[in-house]
Amino acid sequence: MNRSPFERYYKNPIIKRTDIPYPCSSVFNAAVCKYKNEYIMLLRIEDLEGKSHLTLARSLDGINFDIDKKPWIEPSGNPDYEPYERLGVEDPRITLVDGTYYITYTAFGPYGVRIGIGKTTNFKKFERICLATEVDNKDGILFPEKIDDKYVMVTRPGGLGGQRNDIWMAFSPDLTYWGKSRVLMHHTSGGGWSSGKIGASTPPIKTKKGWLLFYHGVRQTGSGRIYRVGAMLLDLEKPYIIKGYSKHFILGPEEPYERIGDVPNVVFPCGAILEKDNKIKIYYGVADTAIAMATADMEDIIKLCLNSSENQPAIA
Ligand code: M1P
Repeated sequence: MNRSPFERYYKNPIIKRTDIPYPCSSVFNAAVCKYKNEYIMLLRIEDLEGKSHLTLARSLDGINFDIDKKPWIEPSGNPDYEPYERLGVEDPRITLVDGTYYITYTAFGPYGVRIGIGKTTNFKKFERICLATEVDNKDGILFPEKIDDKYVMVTRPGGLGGQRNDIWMAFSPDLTYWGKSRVLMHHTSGGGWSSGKIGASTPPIKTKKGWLLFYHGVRQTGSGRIYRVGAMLLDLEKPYIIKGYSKHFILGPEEPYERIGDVPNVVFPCGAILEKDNKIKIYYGVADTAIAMATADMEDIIKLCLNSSENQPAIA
């Protein structure tokens, strides 16, 4: 019996290392958005030294992507950023806010991980805005609208020394200064499947019932970690209120390409597109080795969120 509302694309994975037009170690965890009549994908590519950069790819159908021949965003040489990005830029997300595409990414350096924010209007010129947090913080994703005149971002602080982690939310008047931070969801909320840690996965999608946010949850097992995906629905006006969330994971490693790779048993979405027919395409890294795509009906996921739990407290 199918335990997931998602249907995997039959020719997954849609992008593999051998599709990249220059030598690299692996490709995974890609952001996706629509720009003009194209799907834009921002791939995390790990080079042969083990350092990640971000490369653009374009597609008319959301499946077949033309991948650029060179990186678009590399670790910065600017002294304000260089010490914090020296080991790579990772796990991008793209959010369209008021006509500008904001790119959040994990800046990885010798001090740890920080959330970087930059912007583009044309996917040619990329401009960094700031490193929005101190270490140790990642999985930063912006909401597509300001709420109460503030930018809203989900974050994932913590993690040093194998610490368990939760999803937080922060607010900013200008994308640079962030505050009023609060916990959105505790890692034990989802039950055993996410008991190791959780982090937001894809930019929130606005629906009539609330903001739909996919997140990843990690279970620590005797033979390593398993990364799976859950969904939560947030109040439209008070996004720090969880209206409901899937009590069980809704996508988990099952296929060989999700089970076997550099890091086994990982499904890690960074992009989701809501299509006109209310189907959601989710793009996810598999086993830190390739990129896959799956589709689900938005209403099915909303039902899973609202039927299994209502008005859950943010902290279990
Ligand atoms: O290897 C699995 C994932 O591990 C990290 O994610 P997190 O810090 O949320 O556990 C990241 O390196 C991610 O890119 C990777 O897919």
